[in-house]
Amino acid sequence: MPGDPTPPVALSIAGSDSGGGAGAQADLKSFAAHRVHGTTALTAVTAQNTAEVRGVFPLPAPFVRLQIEAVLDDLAVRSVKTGMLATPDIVRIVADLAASGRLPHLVVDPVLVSSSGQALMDGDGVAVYLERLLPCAEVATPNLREAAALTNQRVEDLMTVEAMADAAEALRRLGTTYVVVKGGHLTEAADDVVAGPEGITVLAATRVPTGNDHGTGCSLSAAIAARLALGDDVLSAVRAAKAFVARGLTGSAGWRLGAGHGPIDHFGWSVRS
Ligand code: PXL
Repeated sequence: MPGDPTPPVALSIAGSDSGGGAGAQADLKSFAAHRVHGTTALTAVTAQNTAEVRGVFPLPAPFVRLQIEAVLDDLAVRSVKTGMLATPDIVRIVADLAASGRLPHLVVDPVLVSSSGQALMDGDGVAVYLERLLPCAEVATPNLREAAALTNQRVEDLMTVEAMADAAEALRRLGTTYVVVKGGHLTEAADDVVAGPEGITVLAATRVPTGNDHGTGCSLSAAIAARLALGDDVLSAVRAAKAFVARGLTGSAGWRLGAGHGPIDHFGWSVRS
């Protein structure tokens, strides 16, 4: 409609999922669902579908920087999320830009491995996240496996809210303002634990029974970035993003897109009016 306000802009630095369920594709849908204009800097192209990852082709780190700078030099980016960064060199490049203050409201989803078990980060990625990128993040959103890898623990030892809170606090000491440890994938409940300047907040949730859960982590961190671009404070953004993903999971539970793990319903298509 003429006269509608210009939407805010968010940037996703992430990999492409050819199946359309995760990665940059999930991020763009999550931004759009929030009426936020999405921009992207692709870090890698993956050949995958709902059932398997067949190949990962990382892009050269300087070309990732070129994409990020092309976006930042022209559009008024209000928030940034990172997903799969693919190589330690790309993590370093993103960390350098963040350290120089160019990535506002930075949400880091420290993607290390796909839910199907495929490695999505090469080499010493964990060390570079810990030393360089997480200290610059406003929000980090590790799942239980990533929280275990980043705090050098066994995932079996992270299955209680108390252990998740300790891991979140340990990661916060690196300099990240808010750490959200996501229980969804492995625990019976789908409780998330947030550590922030005001202490620990537990976001309780019931698990949505569905196999269509591909890209939930990508969608959550993108929805947090979208809410930050719209002006939310971090805790409100995380709560709203969690509700958004839960609605998406409920909406797509009956979908049959491919033989494996399908996407969530980002746009509320399954909601009857
Ligand atoms: O969900 C993690 C993830 C992120 N980015 C890309 C992916 C995946 C998982 O498969 O493919 C491109």
